[in-house]
Amino acid sequence: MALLSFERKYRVRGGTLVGGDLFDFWVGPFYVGFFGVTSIFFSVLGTALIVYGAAMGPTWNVWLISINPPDASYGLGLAPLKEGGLWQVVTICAIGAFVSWALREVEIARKLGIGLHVPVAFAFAIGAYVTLTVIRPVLLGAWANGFPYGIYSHLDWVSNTGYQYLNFHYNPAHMIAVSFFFVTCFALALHGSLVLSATNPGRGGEVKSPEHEDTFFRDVLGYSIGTLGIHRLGLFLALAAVFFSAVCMIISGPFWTLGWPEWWNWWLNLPIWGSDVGVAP
Ligand code: 07D
Ligand code: 07D
Repeated sequence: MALLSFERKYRVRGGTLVGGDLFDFWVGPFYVGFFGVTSIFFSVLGTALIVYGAAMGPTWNVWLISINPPDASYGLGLAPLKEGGLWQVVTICAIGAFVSWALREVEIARKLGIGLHVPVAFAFAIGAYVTLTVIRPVLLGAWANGFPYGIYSHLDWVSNTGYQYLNFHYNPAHMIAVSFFFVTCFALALHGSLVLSATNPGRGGEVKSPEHEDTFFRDVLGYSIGTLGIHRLGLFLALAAVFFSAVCMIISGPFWTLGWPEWWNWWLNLPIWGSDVGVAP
């Protein structure tokens, strides 16, 4: 079926969350919808404000441009534009754009009658961003704790924030998140290579079925999770990685203010050691 003919088949009216038929149309291949309009609005405004912030100096070097959050003295109040207020408006625009994009995905999924897995997955990424720029700063009492919007400056923030806790690798939720990121790559590598091995046999070769794929893993490991299962597993692993990332940051500061290595003292305080081992309770 030619691309445009199947597009015609699936371009159905309805499924919108707000606005009824108002923005229920396509521009070329793109669905517009109410949330398409708000996505464009927030992203154009946010980008324009970043360019405005860059124009205020001190540099046009794209690696070094940075829109910084306000000083801690502003607490959770509004700051003047040039002193972090710009960061506050850009943050509102970013959240507006990300949430609009997710809701546009919801509308498209509803039109197609498919599940909401994609917007739910994106919501986890938005959740991580909101954790870093809103929830954690609010819990800590100052917008100053948000990360700056700049390519290198946000790396400096990650490093500085990490070293505030001496060795961030000792954060148990960071450990779980990192492990989930690693296993997500592992699972995708296995899945991608397995599918290619069966369906891309080379010129003249016969394309094999999912049964070959299942049999490969049953022969290797005694078990195959199956064609649908691998996608459930993949989605779970990826979302768990982002979820535990958000957890590792929520607990850093609001719930644990010492170095993360010290958190592990509970291990030495377990009642299974003799009195000459460990630290006093
Ligand atoms: C491949 C999907 C495509 C997305 C891309 C990103 C922009 C920003 C901004 C010109 C995987 C598009 C980039 C729109 C342009 C200006 C001013 C996703 C893919 C190609 N980071 N981060 C990067 C963001 C945070 C960290 C690169 C965004 C947290 C580390 C890019 C956010 C922490 C490293 C970037 C965000 C953190 C990076 C590549 C938001 C913890 C790197 C990103 C909105 C999560 C790497 C120079 C990538 C790098 C990198 C964007 C947040 C840590 C500029 C939009 C505060 C340690 N980050 N980041 O491929 O090379 O993502 O940095 O939260 O080493 Mg970051
Ligand atoms: C926040 C991005 C959201 C993106 C959105 C979409 C656009 C549009 C347009 C492309 C969460 C944006 C879209 C702008 C683009 C177009 C067209 C994703 C977000 C909404 N760490 N660490 C993590 C590792 C160390 C520290 C997470 C590893 C050090 C801090 C992950 C190592 C110290 C923070 C992770 C390591 C340290 C983290 C990041 C190794 C520094 C965080 C993934 C091997 C000295 C951050 C919630 C993530 C976090 C985070 C991995 C080392 C500090 C688990 C592998 C020891 C301060 N680290 N880390 O969260 O948890 O993505 O954020 O050493 O804040 Mg770490």
